[in-house]
Amino acid sequence: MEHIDQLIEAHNDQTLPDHRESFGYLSQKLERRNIQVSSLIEKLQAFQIAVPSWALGTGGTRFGRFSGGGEPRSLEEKIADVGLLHALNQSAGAISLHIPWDIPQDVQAIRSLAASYGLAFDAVNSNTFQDQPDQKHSYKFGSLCHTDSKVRQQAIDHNLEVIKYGDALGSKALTVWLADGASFPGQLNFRKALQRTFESLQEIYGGLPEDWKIFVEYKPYEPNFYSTVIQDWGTSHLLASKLGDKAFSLVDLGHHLPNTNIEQIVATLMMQGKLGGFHFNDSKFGDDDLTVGSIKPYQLFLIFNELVEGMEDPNTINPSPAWMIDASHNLKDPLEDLLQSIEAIKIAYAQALLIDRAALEEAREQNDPTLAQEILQDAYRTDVRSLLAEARLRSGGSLEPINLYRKANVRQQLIQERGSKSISTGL
Ligand code: RM4
Ligand code: MN
Ligand code: MN
Repeated sequence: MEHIDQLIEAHNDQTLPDHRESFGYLSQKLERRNIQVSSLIEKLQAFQIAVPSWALGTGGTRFGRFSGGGEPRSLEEKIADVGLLHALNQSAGAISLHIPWDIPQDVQAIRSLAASYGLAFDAVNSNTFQDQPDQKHSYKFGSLCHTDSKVRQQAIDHNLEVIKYGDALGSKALTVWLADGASFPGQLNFRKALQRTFESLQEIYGGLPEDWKIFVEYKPYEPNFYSTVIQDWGTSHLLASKLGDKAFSLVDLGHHLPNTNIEQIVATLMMQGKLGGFHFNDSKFGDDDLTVGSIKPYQLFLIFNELVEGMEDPNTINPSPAWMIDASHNLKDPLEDLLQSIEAIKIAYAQALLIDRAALEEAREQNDPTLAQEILQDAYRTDVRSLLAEARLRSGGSLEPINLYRKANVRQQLIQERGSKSISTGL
């Protein structure tokens, strides 16, 4: 998409009158409430979300995969796709690589390609949940928790290698998600498995460069269905605390049992200074990996309420978390899906920024749940889309990214370039 900037400009010219009207209305309303619109917009402009390299193709389920065509065939093409997203919404300024799905061959070339689109490399992800063709030992019965030290060593070495790739690209964090666990009662000694996992993680931790972090992800089930070694935030927090200052928990929205109060987990982890990163997606049942905000937008808003509370607290001890999307499903055009995801995340963020925190605290002090709910929902029910559009406009992005993406026939062009059968690496 060589002419993307011109396309954006021309399309913005057409859609500007409508935008001006809705933005004018909202900003006047907010100014009347003494909310500084310009500082809101600056926060929205600064908020960048990393796209995982595995979300650029159509995801599969265990029943099949239906490629929509034009999927990226290489890391270079994946970077080009994220570059396009970033040009459109000015909010996808980073990419999160999965190794070995996306091993950079020529690191310097990849680095400068990403830089040419204004992209940085966020956390790198290791993969010890699948066996690779040239691999000596199998992860069938676990990786970092395995009973056999040779398997554990292989998994440790893989993570150390991922750190090397990430370091060369300018990443500053490693995310570890383990499939380790058991599908049958009695299969695994829980205490030994957790102890072995901790010791393996210690080895990996020892290989982190000075200014790096390690994110420990948790998940209650799947692919193991009886137990998972790092099953919940408590276990992740325990490991991160024992490992040291560079270790943090990572919250993936899909990795909770139904009705778990995720916003409370966020608050607790931030209180401890241990919330390292986020994986955004949405779900009805479990790790569905649907578009964030498509099923439970109110939950997303409540999570952002806690995030903003934590981030805006001048005494916070939590470093700024890494924001990453972790979604991929088999129906939508992946690029449209990612545009929707980023929009949904930023809507929730903007709404959370609108909450009248002083009034909310006062309602809490007065034990007034009715008023507290009114205050929260007043922010939640504000249509902030024109604020986001204005932030995009000021950063050089598109007022209506999905609309323009469709008008410009991007997918058809990608199919022409890459073919209708191209399938990108991922699940
Ligand atoms: C897992 C987990 C990881 C992701 C893999 C592909 O369920 O969410 O973060 O990298 O899927
Ligand atoms: Mn995840
Ligand atoms: Mn997941």
